[in-house]
Amino acid sequence: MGMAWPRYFILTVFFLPAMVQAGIVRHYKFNVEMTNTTRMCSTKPIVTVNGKFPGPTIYAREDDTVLIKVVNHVKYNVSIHWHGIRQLRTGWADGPAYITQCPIQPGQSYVYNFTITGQRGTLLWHAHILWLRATVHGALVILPKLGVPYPFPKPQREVVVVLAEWWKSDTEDVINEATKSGLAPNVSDAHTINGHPGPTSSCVKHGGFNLNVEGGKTYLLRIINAGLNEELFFKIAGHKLTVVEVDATYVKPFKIDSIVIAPGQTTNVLLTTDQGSGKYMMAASTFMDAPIAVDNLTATATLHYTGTLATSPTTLTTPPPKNATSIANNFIDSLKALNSIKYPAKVPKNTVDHSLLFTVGLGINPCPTCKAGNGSRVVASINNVTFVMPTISLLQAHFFNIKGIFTTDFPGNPPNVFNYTGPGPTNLQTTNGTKVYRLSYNDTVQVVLQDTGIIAQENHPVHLHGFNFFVVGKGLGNYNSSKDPTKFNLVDPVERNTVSVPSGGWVAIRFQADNPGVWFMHCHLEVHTTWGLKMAFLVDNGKGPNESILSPPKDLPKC
Ligand SMILES: *[C@@H]1O[C@H](CO)[C@@H](O)[C@H](O)[C@H]1NC(C)=O
Ligand SMILES: *[C@@H]1O[C@H](CO)[C@@H](O)[C@H](O)[C@H]1NC(C)=O
Ligand SMILES: *[C@@H]1O[C@H](CO)[C@@H](O)[C@H](O)[C@H]1NC(C)=O
Ligand SMILES: *[C@@H]1O[C@H](CO)[C@@H](O)[C@H](O)[C@H]1NC(C)=O
Ligand SMILES: *[C@@H]1O[C@H](CO)[C@@H](O)[C@H](O)[C@H]1NC(C)=O
Ligand SMILES: *[C@@H]1O[C@H](CO)[C@@H](O)[C@H](O)[C@H]1NC(C)=O
Ligand SMILES: *[C@@H]1O[C@H](CO)[C@@H](O)[C@H](O)[C@H]1NC(C)=O
Ligand SMILES: *[C@@H]1O[C@H](CO)[C@@H](O)[C@H](O)[C@H]1NC(C)=O
Ligand SMILES: *[C@@H]1O[C@H](CO)[C@@H](O)[C@H](O)[C@H]1NC(C)=O
Ligand SMILES: *[C@@H]1O[C@H](CO)[C@@H](O)[C@H](O)[C@H]1NC(C)=O
Ligand SMILES: *[C@@H]1O[C@H](CO)[C@@H](O)[C@H](O)[C@H]1NC(C)=O
Ligand SMILES: *[C@@H]1O[C@H](CO)[C@@H](O)[C@H](O)[C@H]1NC(C)=O
Ligand SMILES: [Cu+2]
Repeated sequence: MGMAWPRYFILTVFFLPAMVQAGIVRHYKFNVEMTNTTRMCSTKPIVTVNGKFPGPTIYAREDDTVLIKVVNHVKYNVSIHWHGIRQLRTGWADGPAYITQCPIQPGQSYVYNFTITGQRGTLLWHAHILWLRATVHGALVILPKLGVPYPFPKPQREVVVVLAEWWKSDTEDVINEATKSGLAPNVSDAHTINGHPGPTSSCVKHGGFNLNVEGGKTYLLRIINAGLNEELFFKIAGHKLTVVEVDATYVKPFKIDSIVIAPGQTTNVLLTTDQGSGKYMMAASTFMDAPIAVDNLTATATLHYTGTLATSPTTLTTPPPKNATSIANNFIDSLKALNSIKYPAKVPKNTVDHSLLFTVGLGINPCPTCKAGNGSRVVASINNVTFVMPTISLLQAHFFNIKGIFTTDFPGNPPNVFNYTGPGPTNLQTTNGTKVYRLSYNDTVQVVLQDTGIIAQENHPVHLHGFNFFVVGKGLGNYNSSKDPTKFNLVDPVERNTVSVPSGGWVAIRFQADNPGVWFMHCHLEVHTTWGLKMAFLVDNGKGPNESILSPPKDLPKC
């Protein structure tokens, strides 16, 4: 032929990619400051971002770079985690104190700098040090790229719904008191919906959050559990919820009465206002199917159709009982990845390079000063290792090759085999350690998280930083490595960043270690994190050009 390619063809082939809209840079400023606030009819100072509870919502689009300057105006050390953001090669911006950074000390500031790649949906940000997360949290909304629609009907309006817990006392006093005694900390005094408990017996005059809607429309609710210690049911009187996304990954839509949402998880639902008019109660209440003390107050809010008189009665709803495991499972078992051509579920299917079994649960260690605990304290562990926080961050120790901060001998299997979900061994002690599990770049990892019955079986929502994982299997009792994998779903398992290990059972997750760095994995019940239910994966750099950790920013806090 010998003919030159027409100019438009060259343009299309070689220049179109550069013309696709790249992300923009979004700037935020977070002032961490004390703010007086009234919730349960009493005023108390709390730590907030920009004076708000819940804190400000961060909006960005897929491919955007987000720069958040965090300025610490309080007496506590502070760090902030962008929960669920992959942080590809930018572990310095992940946020957990002493894991990826030293804390931002009083009077200091730090600019978190990350680019959102391959993600869209609802996530959250929260403090990742002490118990500051109780009041230092907010929504992180990632819109699809400009011009890219949702894989569901476009909603009339989007509404962020942040669920949380409220203590009348200062939450640092609550955890310090527990650490001193060796016993469990006090449970919260109320739950909140967008910062408000709704009317309670101790504060009847508080009206609660009001969501005004028009009849005959569809709304997208971006629901977040930002609470510290309790999984929650959420429901709305007279309305079904159509679930379309969890943890910023699309799912096959399904309709349900009640969702369950663990701390650190998010759920997007479509709400169709098909009732014409009226006022309807929204309710958030605890899910706990173990004999453990919980806050049993239901937070309430109101769905208010326009044109409905303020004086007209509200249609009430009864939340599921706290031990309603079957209602929780009905929701959890309905979650399947959307797995469409545009959003395929890239489940690691073939060779698993690391097949790990991690027991998660409690233990008891000696504590001579713990008077209330009779010389003992409750602890928690993964594979019997109670994680001890280092004095400088693991990522800094790794990157700058500082020896003596951590060891790489985190056990891939329980050090002792026992009937995990049985009453447990007679010796309830654990081992202390700052141990990581080391992975090569892009290894395929399977982790079976196995609950133990030591002290009590309990549901643990486990969160992995730096990755999404696929939830390929789940069961009750002890995981059986010859029988259970045959039932794994490797086609359309839900993809998330936080998964509940069922009380007295196990859950199997898979991920591709394609993000170099040090990545925290821990129970997202803050009480269990404090007790030591945490560990980290160290992922080595790969050999390719974009497979290494970037250099740390100049303002990275020092210890
Ligand atoms: C909060 O209120 C208390 C008592 O009214 C007052 O002393 C304090 O200065 C206030 N703090 C802030 C941060 O506004
Ligand atoms: C943010 O990080 C990118 C590298 O990922 C760098 O090019 C950019 O200069 C950084 N921005 C700021 C304001 O530090
Ligand atoms: C925890 O609860 C106990 C019993 O109600 C109470 O005496 C104590 O003051 C509470 N602690 C805090 C820090 O609120
Ligand atoms: C809720 O908890 C409180 C305090 O633990 C207890 O006194 C009360 O009986 C509980 N209420 C219900 C309905 O279980
Ligand atoms: C839940 O608790 C209630 C009240 O304590 C009890 O009657 C019921 O049997 C429990 N249900 C389940 C499924 O354990
Ligand atoms: C401590 O010992 C006393 C006296 O034997 C007992 O009443 C109490 O329940 C014990 N406390 C704990 C937390 O074991
Ligand atoms: C384990 O670590 C904790 C601090 O996290 C410390 O208080 C305790 O004494 C340690 N126990 C042992 C046996 O080293
Ligand atoms: C493990 O303990 C549970 C609860 O006590 C019991 O039902 C089960 O039979 C035990 N399993 C084995 C293999 O001993
Ligand atoms: C955990 O470690 C402690 C201390 O080494 C040991 O005594 C205990 O038997 C171990 N428990 C289990 C379940 O492995
Ligand atoms: C990681 O491994 C998977 C599965 O083996 C492969 O499909 C993928 O291309 C690899 N990614 C990189 C960045 O090497
Ligand atoms: C695991 O399952 C296999 C196949 O069903 C069975 O033969 C074996 O006894 C089970 N192992 C345990 C420890 O229950
Ligand atoms: C804050 O962090 C620094 C660095 O790790 C540490 O030296 C200091 O003791 C911490 N301050 C408080 C109040 O914990
Ligand atoms: Cu837990």
